[in-house]
Order: sequence, then C-alpha cells, then structure tokens
Amino acid sequence: MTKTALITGVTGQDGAYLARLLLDKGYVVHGVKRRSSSFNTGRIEDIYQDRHVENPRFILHYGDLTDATNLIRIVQETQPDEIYNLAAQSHVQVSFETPEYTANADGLGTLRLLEAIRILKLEGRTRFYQASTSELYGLVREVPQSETTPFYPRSPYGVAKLYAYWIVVNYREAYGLHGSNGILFNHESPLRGETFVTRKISRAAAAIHLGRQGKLYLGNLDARRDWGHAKDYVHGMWLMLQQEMPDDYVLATGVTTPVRQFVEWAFAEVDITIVWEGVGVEEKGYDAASGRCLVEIDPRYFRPTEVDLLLGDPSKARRKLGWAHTTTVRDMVSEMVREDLKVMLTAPIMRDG
Ligand code: NDP
Ligand code: GDR
Repeated sequence: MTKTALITGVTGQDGAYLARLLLDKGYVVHGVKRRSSSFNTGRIEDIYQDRHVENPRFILHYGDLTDATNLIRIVQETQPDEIYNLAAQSHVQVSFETPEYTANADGLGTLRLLEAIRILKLEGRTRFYQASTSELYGLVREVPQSETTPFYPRSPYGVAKLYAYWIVVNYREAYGLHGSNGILFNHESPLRGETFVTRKISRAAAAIHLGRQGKLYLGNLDARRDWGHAKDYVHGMWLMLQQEMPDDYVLATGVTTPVRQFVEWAFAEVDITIVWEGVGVEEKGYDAASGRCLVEIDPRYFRPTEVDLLLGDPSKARRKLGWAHTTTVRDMVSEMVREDLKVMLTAPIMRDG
C-alpha cells in the first residue's frame, strides 16, 4: 500500500533530502511551505510537480507552524501515515534576536502538530518524527553525548527545542502516540543554509578563489562540532518511523572537528593557505601572490552563550536501526566547496552571512 508522508520544513535542507528519499521509496509526499515574497522552493525545484498533473506524488501546501487551524486542516486533508516535523527557526544565533518567535515556531509549533493529530484522532495511525537537536546538550557535561546525557540548552533555540522534545515524549506516554525524537548532531551539505558556518566557509572559499570576495569574517573558531552529511541523516529519520516502537535516537558521526580546521580544509580545496588574525602578517584578505588568505574575527558572530563541544555517540542508532553515517567530514568539505564553485559560476549572488 502506498504510504503518505507530511513534511513540515520541506523547503529547508533536510526537507529537500527527505522528500527525495520518500519519493524514491514510493511515498506520496505532502510538504508544508511558507508564503514568502520571493521563491523559497529552490532546493526542491527538481522534484516539484505541477498541480495539474494526474495523481501528483509531491504536493505542496501553504502553512506555518504558528497557525494551528491551518495545521489541523492540512493534517485532516492529507491523513498522513508519517509526519516529519522539520520546520523551525533553526539558526541558533538568530534565536537570540528572535527568542519569542523561535519559542512559538519551534516549541509551540510542535505542540500544535501533536494536537492536530489528537484532535483528528489519528494517534493510532500517524507516526511522528521530531527534529530534535544536539543543541539540547548545550553546556558540556558529558562527552560523547548520548540519549542518556542530561540536557542543558544554551540558546533560546535550544530551550524551544527542549520543550518540543519533552512534549513528544509526553504525547507518546500519555496518548500512545508513535512519536520519536531524532537527536541529530550538525549535518551539512551543498544545500545547507548560507548563514550556517560550514556553508558560509565553503561559499567564501569558492568566492575568494574566483576573485568575487575579498575577506572572510568569522566568530568563534574554537567551537567543535560533530559534522555529518544531511543525506545520511534523513535516512536515519525514516528508519526511526519504521520501528515497531517509538523511541529517541542520537544520529552523529562520533568525530568532532573545530571550526578552524573546517576553514583550513575548505580553503585547501582551492589551494589557499589560511593565515589567522593576530599572527602579525601584513596581508589583508586574500593575497594571490602568496596564495594566503587572512581570516578575520568579527565579534558580531560571537554568541551570548556558546556550545563549545559537540561529539555524539550514535551506538544506539547503529544497534537498533542499523544506521551509520557514510560520508566523512573531510569528504563533505570537498563536496561543499566543489558544489559552491559550480553554483557561483552559474549564479553569482553574494550575501553577507
Ligand atoms: P533549515 O533552516 O534549512 O529549514 C527549516 C525549514 O523550516 C524551512 O523549510 C523553513 O521555511 C521552515 N520554517 C521555518 N519557520 C517556519 C514556520 N514558522 N512555519 C513553517 N515552516 C517554517 O533547517 P534544516 O533543514 O537544517 O533542519 C531541519 C530541522 O532539523 C530543523 O527543525 C532544525 O532545527 C533541526 N535540526 C537541524 C540540524 C542540522 O544540523 N541541520 C541538526 C539538528 C536539528 P523557509 O524555507 O521558508 O525558511
Ligand atoms: P549551530 O550551527 O549553531 O551548531 O547550529 P552554526 O553553523 O550556526 O554554528 C556552528 C559553530 O560555528 C561557530 N561560528 C559561526 N557560526 C556562524 N553561523 N557564523 C559564523 O560566522 C561563525 N563563526 C564561528 C558558532 O559560534 C558555532 O559554535 C546548527 C543548526 O543547524 C541548528 O538548527 C542545529 O540544531 C544544530 O546545528 C545541531
């Protein structure tokens, strides 16, 4: 029987990869997209299907996690077997500027979807995936971090996601909902949003190499992240909803890398050597003659409270789901820079991250 999935956040990085994965598996996929003044469907252009085709398998609906009646209507119309709640204001630094909106969309938005399932009496049918995050761990209390590590979020984003995590657990226990949290560590790709640090760096490496950007400004270079590839992680999301019993799982690579190292690898892809601010060199930005590029620190990118170290232990997912990452961080850096070079040669748009 054909399965039906509903993906919120379908226009984002993970939504785009997950929609492809589910379509390949034969699902009918409904996606929730926000109304915006310019196109926001760039990541799903190649799977977009015109509404006028017969029996479309990929259908978009306007919606917003802050609008409960809209969510109830979409769930009612689509009667999904699986809901993947990926929509969120997902930028940690931006959450310090928009804490109330972030709480509303990321925290209460999750509650609204769960209530839609309950109001429509779909608890027995609809399985629910919640995009939980390693940002729940926040302040380092245990390394590596696993499903049993205590949470201590360090941003309005992390705190909003903490509410979402627990409300899913509560609906599972209270109403028997098949609801699972994927506690996903950072995952990136050529489709990553341009203002997250990895994509900002890969774009800068490509743009500086092509002579289209002079300098790169970054914040905390010493933060360490467990970076995997989004393609691997959406497969893990799907696996969680195929289990007989709902549960919570960490997805991670088990390798942590400092931001500083990510920068050096990305620029090495275009044969540029990085010089760090404060080492007394004369160069400003990129110096083609020496092949060196000075990266400067802009305190604007420091966060009021930072998450210093993330390193995940994915052994439960390996054991119970048979999940493992396939792409190393080093290979992903190469892919991201390569793809950004391609994109820039066809669409030369630059924005500050
Ligand atoms: P993105 O920021 O790329 O995508 C977020 C998606 O949510 C976009 O489609 C966005 O729409 C949509 N969205 C934002 N606000 C609302 C709203 N109020 N109502 C409806 N839709 C909204 O995130 P990712 O794809 O990287 O991440 C997916 C999910 O996983 C997020 O919940 C994120 O917090 C979480 N997560 C991500 C990790 C990562 O490393 N990528 C790690 C752990 C968790 P639009 O395109 O219009 O902006
Ligand atoms: P993160 O990702 O906060 O881990 O959240 P991000 O790429 O924004 O930051 C990673 C680390 O890099 C440091 N950093 C910078 N960050 C940005 N964005 N811009 C900079 O210029 C810069 N310089 C240094 C940050 O301080 C941080 O330590 C991501 C999001 O996808 C969340 O939605 C998700 O939940 C978590 O990953 C897991």
